[in-house]
Amino acid sequence: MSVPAWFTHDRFGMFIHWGLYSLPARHEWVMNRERRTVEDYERYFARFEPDLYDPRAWARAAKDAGMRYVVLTTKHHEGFCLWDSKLTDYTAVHAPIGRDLVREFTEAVRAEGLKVGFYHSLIDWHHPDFTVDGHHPRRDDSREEIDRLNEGRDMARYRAYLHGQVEELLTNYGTVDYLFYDFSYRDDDHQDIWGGKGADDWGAKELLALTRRLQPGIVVNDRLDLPGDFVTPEQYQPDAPMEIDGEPVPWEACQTLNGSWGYDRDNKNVKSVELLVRMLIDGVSKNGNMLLNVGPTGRGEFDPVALATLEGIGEWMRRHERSIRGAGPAAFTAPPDARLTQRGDRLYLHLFTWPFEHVHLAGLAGKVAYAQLLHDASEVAFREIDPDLKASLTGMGGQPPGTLTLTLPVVRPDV
Ligand code: FHN
Repeated sequence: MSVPAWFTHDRFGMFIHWGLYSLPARHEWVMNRERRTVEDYERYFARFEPDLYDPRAWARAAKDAGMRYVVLTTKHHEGFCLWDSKLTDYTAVHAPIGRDLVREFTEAVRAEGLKVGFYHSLIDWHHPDFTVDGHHPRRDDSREEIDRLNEGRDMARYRAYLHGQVEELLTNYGTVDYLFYDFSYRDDDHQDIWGGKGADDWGAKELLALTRRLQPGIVVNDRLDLPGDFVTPEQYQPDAPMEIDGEPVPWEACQTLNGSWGYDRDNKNVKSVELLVRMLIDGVSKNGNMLLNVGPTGRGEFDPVALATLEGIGEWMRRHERSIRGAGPAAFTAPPDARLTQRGDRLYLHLFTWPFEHVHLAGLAGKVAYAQLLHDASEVAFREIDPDLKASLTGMGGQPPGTLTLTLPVVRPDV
């Protein structure tokens, strides 16, 4: 697996889940969880008019938070297309908003100097040829009803639709830097209906070849049920740098603010800025990225809680981005409840339990030239790192959210 240099350099991106599900504002699987019929769910299509959509504001919020790539759902499992697809009328252009939302998104993201990413669902609960299977909103219907619904459905026709829409997206919107396919699965529940061949049914190999032919520099994830360019742990933090068959692999943890990818109005289970900063640091210390999700509202805005969280992360990044962007795992072992990231000959010590922590850095003794407190850039007056940093750091000024980062210019480590 390999990725372009920008991917491992930039480390931090924004995921955006936006679609008709943003109107009921309960979860992006609402069509499925509430077992909605296509006809019933289409009432959201008839009302989709995000009058406050301002993708430039989205891109600025991402950039100010320290993110350098932005990934938008072009189509989620509900089947609604945010771009001007010629293969269906179930698009934003035919909804009351009447605009190509993906085109405006790509223009705004590039205008802010950020990389453009698309998310694209392999699953489509709206398309008439997509099989009613074990994941489908109609899965609880009687066997007779499922069989009736599946009469005439042709997965080969859906595969052509899927590939055709990917061709539209990778042809008509300029350079696309990143693609998050989501997600291939084998359906044992209705093997006879769907064929249950997983990637073969999607034409995954042809789809990946089409992707790389149309966008040669693109970075593609691992959810086509084929090896991709990077691994995608979801809503957890790996406990070590990720490997496949003993080989290190690029990885990106995709994370939500509150457990829901789509805007979930009543969900107050929002992660703190401190926790999100630690997750970002933790990932970089293990050679990983973080793709942090925002679910815009049905009117096209980031809600106030999401904005405040992004601003808090941005405040930390304004002081400490040197320990994240262009940084990676350190050549030293971090003390407990701390993380180390390294960028060139700079070592960054992130104290996760400050000030409840005696930080024993004996392992660094003799390897550090001097220490500078990055938080306020003051010179911390010790030349030799003392094994117990706490003594040196007691009484430091106001603390950043939960972590303290020092720059420890590193004498060539004995490695
Ligand atoms: O089913 C989707 C889900 O809605 C969301 O898009 C996540 C994001 O990684 N992917 C799938 C679940 O793994």
